Amino acid sequence: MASDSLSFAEVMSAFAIEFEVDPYGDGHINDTYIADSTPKYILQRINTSIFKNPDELMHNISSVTKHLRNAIIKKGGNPDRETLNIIKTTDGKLYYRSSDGKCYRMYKFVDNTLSLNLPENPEQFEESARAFGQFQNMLSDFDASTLYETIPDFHHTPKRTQNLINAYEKDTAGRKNEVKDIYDGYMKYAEICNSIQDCLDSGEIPYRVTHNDTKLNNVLFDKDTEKCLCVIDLDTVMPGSLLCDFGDSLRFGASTAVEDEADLDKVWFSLEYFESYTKGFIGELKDTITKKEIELLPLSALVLTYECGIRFLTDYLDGDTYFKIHYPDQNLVRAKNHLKLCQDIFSKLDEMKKIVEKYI
Ligand code: ADP
Ligand code: GN1
Ligand code: MG
Repeated sequence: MASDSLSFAEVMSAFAIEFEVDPYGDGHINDTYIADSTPKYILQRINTSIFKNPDELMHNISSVTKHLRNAIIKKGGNPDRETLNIIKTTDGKLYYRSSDGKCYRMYKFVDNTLSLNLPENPEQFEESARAFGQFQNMLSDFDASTLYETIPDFHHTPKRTQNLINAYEKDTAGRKNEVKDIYDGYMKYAEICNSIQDCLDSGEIPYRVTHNDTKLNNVLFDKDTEKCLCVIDLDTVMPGSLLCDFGDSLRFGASTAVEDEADLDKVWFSLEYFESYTKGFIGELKDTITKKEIELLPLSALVLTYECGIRFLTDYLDGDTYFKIHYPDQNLVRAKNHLKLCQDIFSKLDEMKKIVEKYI
């Protein structure tokens, strides 16, 4: 049972599900728990220092899941398992604010599924690409103007670079000297990594309703069929670039090692996995993806790996206030890991272009 179980009793009764909960999953942002009842439920304490307006956040998730539900029904799927289902509080609210001011939401637990931190084979990764591609397709007719921006400038890479520069100058946690080489290593890619934002700003590529956090453990695989069943973690569904969804999946899933692997000899960018993801993603989006977006697919893997890597480094410099850590220098380990990945991706961009050409 979770240690702060006293307050959980209050929270669970607000949803009329009076059952003990245990910590669950590997998310870096919210506190996730499972109620091992029949049926099971997911309870999440929303990270309100990141998602500052839970009303807007839950409005987005509610309207997006309603839309997805209709799209899933139309294609003959099971909406109770193929998208998130919010369980409202007994007084009809989308989340519960507890007496100590914390915000909790509840979802149906999608049972008999797997959430992976590395794909086990290329076919599995291709399958996740189809799932994120289909997710994008199902939201292509969603009215983007009804969505709130839950985290401002979430994938604005130039602003992320500026945040790193500021954190380095400020040196809140006194770690600046320790990270100098890593910082300099990242700065070599700063300019080239402005490309997605520059193209959005100039209108060369479109804004679409995108997921924005397409790591492999944000899609659930059906244990029986091994097919992707449900795209989860909808906190950052907002207008953005399809390239961010593509690149972020690769940063996480096309690496030969997990995100916090400290032995850099194990960290490489796999062209085989790049190919399988590209095949699945382009296969789903061939009717809508533009020429310019196709041209930028390889670079997007670099941009999103750079962007996430500098976010880890910024957080380390700030004293670990954003991403969950399980040991003191985990954010630094993640940042070193992603720098190694950036270097490898950069050296493989020409080969990646040739792979993309095979699928257009
Ligand atoms: P975070 O924003 O912290 O990443 P997530 O919403 O991704 O939180 O949830 C963390 C993990 O919990 C997921 O990676 C997944 O393994 C599991 N999870 C979340 N929601 C569900 C659900 N409805 N059914 C089954 N597992 C879930
Ligand atoms: C966070 O929430 P989670 O763990 O699925 C983060 C992503 C990062 C990722 C790095 C809202 O994803 O942007 O890419 O960690 N989510 C948010 O693993 O910041
Ligand atoms: Mg997640």
